[in-house]
Amino acid sequence: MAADTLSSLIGALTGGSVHIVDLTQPLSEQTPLLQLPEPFANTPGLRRHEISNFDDRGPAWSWSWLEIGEHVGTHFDAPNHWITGRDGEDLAAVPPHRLVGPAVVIDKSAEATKNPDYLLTVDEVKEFEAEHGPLPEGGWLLLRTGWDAYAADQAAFLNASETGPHTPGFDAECARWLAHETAITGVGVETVGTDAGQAYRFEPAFPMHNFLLGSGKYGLTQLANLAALPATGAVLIAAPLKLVGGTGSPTRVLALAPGTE
Ligand code: 23J
Ligand code: MN
Repeated sequence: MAADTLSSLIGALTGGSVHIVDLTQPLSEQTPLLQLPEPFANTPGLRRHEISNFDDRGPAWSWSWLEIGEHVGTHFDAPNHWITGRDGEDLAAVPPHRLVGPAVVIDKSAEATKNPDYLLTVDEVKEFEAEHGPLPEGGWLLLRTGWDAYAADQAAFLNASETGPHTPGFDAECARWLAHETAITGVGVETVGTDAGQAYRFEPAFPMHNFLLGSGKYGLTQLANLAALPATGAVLIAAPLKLVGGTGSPTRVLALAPGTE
């Protein structure tokens, strides 16, 4: 039975009725970085240090070592990233079955284009559920906002003014409800973090981090290509580093989605 399922999946991948969507932004020295307000410390981005480049240090090989924050680019937030989840899982403790699961996409790109401070509410998630069925148990809620279009431009991506960053997200009640009253594995967004730009002012501050990670759920950020996914029916695969004690890591995120065939 399982062998049949896998063999029909292989057939679907070969035949094009299922295709692989890369939900990952390119990672480089130009990848936009979160900017927390004073007095908080900020993360460094990617730096590459050459070990050898087909030269005296290694005539037939090129390689480098990396310097990078855990929370840079398309990345995974583990429960131990936040004080509410400090005794929860680190990256190495995340069970692999939780890294593969169904994904639903709530598309609020029109709303977020009109209002960069747009926040998803519980009522809007319930409207989505009325149309598409309940949020998937053991799966991901992905919020499409169109913010992936700005991911190559730090200023546009953070959209900061004197009043701080203005990027869309979830209101505090929605964060609490998703964490405590749904069976999802986690939430994925196109923005620099799972919390809205103004969420440092919310009560509690950074409610997505506070509630989601505090309840043992996960975050995925800076996703790409959500527009290529159906509202329901995709399968998401997230592959963060199995970093012992890690609170987050740059992650390759892929989806299996209906193809054109
Ligand atoms: C630390 C403090 C606040 C935030 C974040 C990190 C992130 O967005 C993150 O990457 O986890 S909002
Ligand atoms: Mn993070």
